[in-house]
Amino acid sequence: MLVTLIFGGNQGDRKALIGEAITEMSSIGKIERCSSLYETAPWGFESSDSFYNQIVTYETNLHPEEVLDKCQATEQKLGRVRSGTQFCSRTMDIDILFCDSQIINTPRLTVPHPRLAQRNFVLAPLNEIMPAFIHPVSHKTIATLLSECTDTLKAEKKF
Ligand code: PH2
Ligand code: MG
Ligand code: MG
Repeated sequence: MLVTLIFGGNQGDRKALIGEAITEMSSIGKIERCSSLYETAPWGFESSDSFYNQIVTYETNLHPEEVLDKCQATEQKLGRVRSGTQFCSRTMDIDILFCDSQIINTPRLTVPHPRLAQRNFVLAPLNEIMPAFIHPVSHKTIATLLSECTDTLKAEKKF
């Protein structure tokens, strides 16, 4: 299975933390593609601390819920404190965007990520590495979703 993950954080040494997280997650399998690192404005909440976001695809033999376990363990290892608030500052968030073209709805996991089409910070790096990928629910390509997205928040290629 090809799993697409987005890494993000707006606290601490953002660039180093994303690098560590990408390396730590390579225990699930081989890295296939990697976007640039983007500096992005906080979506859904107010903060003066901008995020860094990066998208990586891995080829893995694990089940999606096992990938989620590894994402959560890595967030914890890198100092994530869960506050109970949905959108807040954090050192590391690792979200599953896609698992091949599977549609998953379990108590723990919704794939594709339900808000990805509303967010420049997801669509800009996705469009860099997989513009022709077809979203399995909307059946639109990433390039189309980006062109239709009304999000005006900054998502700027940084490194
Ligand atoms: N993650 C969120 C909420 N808002 N904004 C940016 N720019 N980047 C994120 O990764 C992000 C966010 C919830 O996980
Ligand atoms: Mg998230
Ligand atoms: Mg998350």
